[in-house]
Amino acid sequence: QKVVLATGNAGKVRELASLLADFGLDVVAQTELGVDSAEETGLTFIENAILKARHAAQITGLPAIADDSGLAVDILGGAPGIYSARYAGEDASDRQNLEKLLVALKDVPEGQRQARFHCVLVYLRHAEDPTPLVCHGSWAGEISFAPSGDGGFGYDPIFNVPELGCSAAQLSKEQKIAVSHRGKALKLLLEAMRNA
Ligand code: ITT
Repeated sequence: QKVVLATGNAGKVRELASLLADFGLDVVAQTELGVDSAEETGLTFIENAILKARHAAQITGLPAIADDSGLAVDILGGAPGIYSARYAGEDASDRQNLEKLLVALKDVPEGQRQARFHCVLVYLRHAEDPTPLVCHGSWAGEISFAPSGDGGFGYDPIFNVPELGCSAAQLSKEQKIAVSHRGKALKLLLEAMRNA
């Protein structure tokens, strides 16, 4: 079964593509098919994930899987949340977003730096699928005072995982997906696809 992975984020492709392939899907990244980024006008991870999958399904005529994700920081009332990729501006780099978050939290002491990653994965059989499969996973951690590690992507270098005593960027791809928001959402999605 050929499926388009509706993301332009290479970090997400790296974490998802091989596991979707192991499940038996013939996964093609949207960039390989010339699909541009959809406009993310939703107010929830769920809405934006559906918008992205629908956009890719519409253009390619293929079933689509999309990932909308982000980091919610407790003391910032859940920001940057759905705006995580654009926190430091429309075309901000991962590094700029992460630096902005460190500045926003510079006076926040240890113990008050709790945050949670969220990931919503959706599967649309076709662009007008009225019953998309929608799965959510989250991952609790704390924002550190400085980056460490060079794995992963996005906010991983400043996301400390208390149980593991390291940052998300210090985990291998396999270690991260075993415990992450994306890994949890993916497990649920594959279960739902198996039962669908
Ligand atoms: P697509 O929309 O093309 O998939 P994007 O990067 O714009 O790519 P999102 O709108 O879902 O994706 O934004 C997610 C942002 O949240 C992402 O850019 C990261 O900064 C952050 N993020 C999500 N998952 C993460 C993870 O596992 N580790 C670190 N940061 C993550």
